[in-house]
Amino acid sequence: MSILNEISELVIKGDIMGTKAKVAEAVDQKVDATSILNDGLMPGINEIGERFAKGQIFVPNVLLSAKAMNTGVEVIQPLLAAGGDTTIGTAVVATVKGDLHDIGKNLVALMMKSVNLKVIDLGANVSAEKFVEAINEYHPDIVGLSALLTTTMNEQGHVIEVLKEAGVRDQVKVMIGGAPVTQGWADKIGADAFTADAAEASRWAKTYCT
Ligand code: B1M
Repeated sequence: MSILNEISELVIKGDIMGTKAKVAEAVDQKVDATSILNDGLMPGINEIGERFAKGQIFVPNVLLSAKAMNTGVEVIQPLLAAGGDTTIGTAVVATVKGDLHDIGKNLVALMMKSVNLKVIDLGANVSAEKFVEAINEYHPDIVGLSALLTTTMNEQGHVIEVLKEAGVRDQVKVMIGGAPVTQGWADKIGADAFTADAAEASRWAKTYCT
């Protein structure tokens, strides 16, 4: 079994320390960090999603695998985020209220840092009012809203409405993303951009800020 397959298996097992050690071993072997992410960690968490959808595993299993994934990402974070010294802009990112999924949002933050954006990560389960406060405090160029549930996608639209009511909508570009989110949804709620993954999010942000 290749080391990338071993990483996937460890994420599937929810083996937090094992994942951390195996990712470190892959880094020592000079396996490319992007490959560790896309071909090792991601297939593991995606498999967990499929097993969960089929009712083969339950939330505690998913939580352990999510922790394993996050721990693996932490190991490769310095390699993925190795940008230069000049900040090209600022982004505020968070997962919207009612939604605890933060792995994708963390990757978006990481990849944005890698193209030299200053990233203010507000975390998960973040209310619309917190976004308004963050805009007033940090004056970002971009506000990124992540949602992983079909129910919390609606909150992305609500955040945009609250930004309008607070008079700050025109100060920022709003980017949305997350597994159930589409360009059609972005158009419907009046977001400025939909991006499908963290790499695309960072490319869009870089193009906009430079
Ligand atoms: Co949950 N969960 N979960 N979960 N979970 C999903 C999303 C689900 C699809 C699983 C399934 O049924 N197959 C399903 C949603 C169904 C739906 O709404 N249609 C689901 C469910 C139902 C639930 C609960 C309701 C389960 C329950 O309690 N009965 C519950 C809800 C809790 C809540 O949020 N209120 C729940 C809980 C959890 C855990 C807490 C156990 C855990 C999250 C832990 C954590 O994040 N710290 C969890 C996990 C891990 C998942 C799956 C398995 C994996 C999600 C993930 O991290 N993927 C997921 C199944 C799946 O997606 N395959 C599932 C990897 C990540 C890198 O991908 O987040 O899509 P993703 O991010 C991508 C892109 O979407 C994009 O970039 C990333 C890749 O580069 N992207 C953006 C994301 N945000 C972006 C923002 C952008 C741009 C791009 O711009 C700002």
